[in-house]
Amino acid sequence: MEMEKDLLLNMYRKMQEIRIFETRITELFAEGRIPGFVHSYLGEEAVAVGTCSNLKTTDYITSTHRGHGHLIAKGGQLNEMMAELYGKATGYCKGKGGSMHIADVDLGILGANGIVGGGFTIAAGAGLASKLQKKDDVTVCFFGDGASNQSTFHEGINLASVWDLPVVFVCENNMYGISLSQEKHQKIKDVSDRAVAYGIPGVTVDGNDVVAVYESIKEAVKRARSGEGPSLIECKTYRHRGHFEGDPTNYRPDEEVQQWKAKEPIGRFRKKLLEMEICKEEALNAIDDEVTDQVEKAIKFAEESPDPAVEEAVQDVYTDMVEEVWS
Ligand SMILES: Cc1ncc(C[n+]2csc(CCOP(=O)(O)OP(=O)(O)O)c2C)c(N)n1
Ligand SMILES: [Mg+2]
Repeated sequence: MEMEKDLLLNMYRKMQEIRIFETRITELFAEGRIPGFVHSYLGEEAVAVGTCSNLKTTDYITSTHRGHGHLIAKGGQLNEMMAELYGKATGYCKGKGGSMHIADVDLGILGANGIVGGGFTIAAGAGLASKLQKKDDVTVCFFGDGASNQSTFHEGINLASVWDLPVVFVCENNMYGISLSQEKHQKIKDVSDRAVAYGIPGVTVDGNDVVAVYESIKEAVKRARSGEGPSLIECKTYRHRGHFEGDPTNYRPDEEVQQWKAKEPIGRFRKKLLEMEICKEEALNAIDDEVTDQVEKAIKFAEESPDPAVEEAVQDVYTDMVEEVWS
């Protein structure tokens, strides 16, 4: 592992930010303090962090319904994210979007998305914009194994490939689309096999190994930035929680869940950092404490923030009928 110490420790910190943020979200949701729907990213942290550690602020990402990890990895602020999940006026979408609509264009976050497969064509569009503007920005499109069966998968990747657009398509294959296992929703084992149909590189990596993800995305980003076109990287991973918070999750065998939990990304990476003598255990514990504190502050920020004003309901809405509806 010939990577710089700072980069490695930053990847550890980012994964813990996601882990601790998401763990608290599951608790707060169960307590009824967070409204709406929540799809937890717990267990998949290495994919977002290994990927986004290759990106600069002006690069773009498109996210999914399971987006908190992507947003944090791309630089999303915990206070604004937490406030949005609480539906508060200080949130990223002024409390009107919630978990599945968080965006921050200044950070290149083109949005979480409740539409499965909604990101492919947005990513191709962002890639086309960068190419036409002669910018060297890259767009990463995160999507799930289930989304790889949507028609937009074909449309987005085909256009990106035929026009050599600077896009990296990152499949988070967590082996399930809701309760349907991958073997029941597609005949192939590796989603990356589908890259052949578009004449682009297709690679499968261990999505619970943050360094492996980082290295393979690095190649794909380099290729995209230098004008050679898109790649399809499949990261095999597993979600620790149900599809959504509240899902009884009675469709996954216990042994399968246990096997994957034994391979979870943060414990593995922590062990590796210590074995390689990158740092002492105290340094990692200090990061854990700092992140815990940061998350608790975000919760306090959200809880103390005001609800959106009633008039806000008709602001930022694309219709000229607002006055009529409002009166
Ligand atoms: C167009 C569309 N069809 C169906 C749904 C309902 N739905 C929400 S999540 C999901 C499964 C997505 O599976 P996958 O892409 O593997 O993502 P994961 O939840 O595993 O991260 C479905 C079918 C939706 N939100 N949008
Ligand atoms: Mg899935």
